[in-house]
Amino acid sequence: MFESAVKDEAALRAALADADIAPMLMVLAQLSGDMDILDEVAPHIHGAWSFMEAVPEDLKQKVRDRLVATLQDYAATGRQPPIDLPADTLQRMMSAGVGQTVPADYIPLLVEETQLASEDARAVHWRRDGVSADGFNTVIIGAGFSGLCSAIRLKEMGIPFVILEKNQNVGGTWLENIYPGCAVDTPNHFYSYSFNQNDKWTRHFSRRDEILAYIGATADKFDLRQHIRFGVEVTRAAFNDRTSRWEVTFQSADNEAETIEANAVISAVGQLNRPSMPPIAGIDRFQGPLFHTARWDSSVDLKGKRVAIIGTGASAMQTGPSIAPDVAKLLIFQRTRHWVASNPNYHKEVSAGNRWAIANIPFFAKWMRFQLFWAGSDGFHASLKMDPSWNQPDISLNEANHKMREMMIDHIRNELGGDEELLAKVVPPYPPYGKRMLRDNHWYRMLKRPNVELVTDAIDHIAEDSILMKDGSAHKVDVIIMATGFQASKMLWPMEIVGRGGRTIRDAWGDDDPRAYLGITMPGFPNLFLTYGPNTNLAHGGSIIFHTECQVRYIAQALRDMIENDYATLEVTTSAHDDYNERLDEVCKNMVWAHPGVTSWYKNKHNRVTVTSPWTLLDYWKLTRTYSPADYHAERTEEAIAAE
Ligand code: N01
Repeated sequence: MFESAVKDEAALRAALADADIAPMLMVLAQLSGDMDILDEVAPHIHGAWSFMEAVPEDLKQKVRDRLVATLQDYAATGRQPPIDLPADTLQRMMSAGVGQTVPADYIPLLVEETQLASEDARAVHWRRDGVSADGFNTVIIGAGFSGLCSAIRLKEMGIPFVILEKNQNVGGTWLENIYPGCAVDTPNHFYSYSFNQNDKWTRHFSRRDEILAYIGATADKFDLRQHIRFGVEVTRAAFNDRTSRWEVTFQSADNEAETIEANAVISAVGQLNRPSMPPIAGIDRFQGPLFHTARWDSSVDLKGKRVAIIGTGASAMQTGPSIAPDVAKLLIFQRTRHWVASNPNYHKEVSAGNRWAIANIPFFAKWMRFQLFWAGSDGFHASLKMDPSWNQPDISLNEANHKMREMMIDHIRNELGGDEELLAKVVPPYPPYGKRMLRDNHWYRMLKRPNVELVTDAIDHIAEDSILMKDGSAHKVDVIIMATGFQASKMLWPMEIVGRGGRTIRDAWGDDDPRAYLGITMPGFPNLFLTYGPNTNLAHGGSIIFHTECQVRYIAQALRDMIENDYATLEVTTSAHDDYNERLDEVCKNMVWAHPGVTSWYKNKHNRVTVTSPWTLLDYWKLTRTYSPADYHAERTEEAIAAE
């Protein structure tokens, strides 16, 4: 385990000279038990991001020297490293590593997320020997991050499944989005499966191709492709009351409809996959290329063209600065303003020393994951609650939220070089975090380019070669890029999902009012499980893959209950579902997403927050950690009843 770290001392020392100090310190504390050095360094660490430390060089060198000696000692003696550290030791280490107190109730979650004590802490195991899942067929819809995660768990448990995937490859959103600059804005050493950590990320926030390659490599590693039918789009799934099975209908590439039966269905279709094309008058009259960011037309050469981007969300944030240098003119049509935060690591490559340490030093990657989890997890959650006594309720929620606002304005002002006129056009009038937070991809620098213009008037209509504004002005353009987002609230659409008694999901949810217990199960739809369902999007921090892993563990436990007990159906009770949603709505009401000054796709047309989770990561982890049979109504199979 320690050989590769110590076989070349010069390489080890070179890597340590360049690698981040906090994970290094934590490896040292874990392996040596030396808490004094931890206490010595801790006061110089002021936050979880790697750039938030000011550890003096001589102290860093002390850590490096001790770590070299410790690793060499482990390699020489063959000692086993301690992995079951007491909770109070872990808390002390973690708190030192991020420069703030990590509350005790986070420790089990963090041990699990980092895989510190086990290589797959979220795996679900049978409760007794000899259970066979043969004949229990499961359909997973979608081969993106959630679908593959579901498949991996089911495969481990020996539960038969097939994945139906409309595309010709795995990857979901990361396959479909190919717009220039497409990248993740959650750090990759955390935005990746906990059970399949990648020691090769080249960037802290990787580009689309690298993420897609990781997803593909995961599918290969777990040998999942043989279970996937590519190029088939599920159009309908109907629960048969008589057989207690789902009949899943899909359209194959040659347009043939086929139906297969399943005991259970797991939807892993995501929330952000059906582009939203706004009904702007005249949109069909435009004579040039017009396409959505998620349906990027690579055949269109933007060089030297007058290009319009409609929308200023996360997709525009990445597309705009990526194409601005090439086009003759870039016109950005901003309807409402978005908050944008900067992160010094956003454009950085992972340094050679960090990459070496991640690949060769045991536990380094785990502690780095911990650090990143902490950096972007629940830290801001409390500050996203409206304080009824706050005296500036239109623009912020409370003191912490207001500070955040001021910090971001400082950043924007700085980037705009003091251009107060432009500043006034881009600073949102509502509190930070109200809409999805964006990471600055040199957006403001782009706005300062001579060939870029920010248009803030309202669009009236589109004509053959131009976009016409309500104030009567017109902008001639060659190409229009719709960065207008997705139909997030219309979940599961356009699939027709038919539950008990022929009641459809649209009967239950209407067009845009989805609800589910824990975002996973709905009464009237037995044996149907959702990943990334209602109110599971993350808007305060975290990684959606963490949420997926929580959901998939829960679903795997529910399937285990069905199989071990010969249940034909498992259906969440109406009371569990309704109580949960009442609680959820109550919490949402006071969170920033429901702020009256905010319009966003987090809410439906009745102003109800349908997409975003109001819980902390810790809350949701606790809620989903253990599936509770008491929340479900189960019916046994006829065979099981007959055998009694
Ligand atoms: O879409 P959006 P997105 N006229 O809905 C505007 C994920 N993602 O594709 O705010 C004029 O956020 C609309 O204006 P307004 C991520 O979860 C992640 O950018 O509604 N404008 C808004 O500005 C993200 O949140 C990454 O007033 C119109 C924009 O279009 C989600 O996908 C990268 C309009 C839509 O913004 C969606 O992001 C990309 C109209 N009629 C995406 N209609 C990562 O970094 C809409 N707009 C991981």
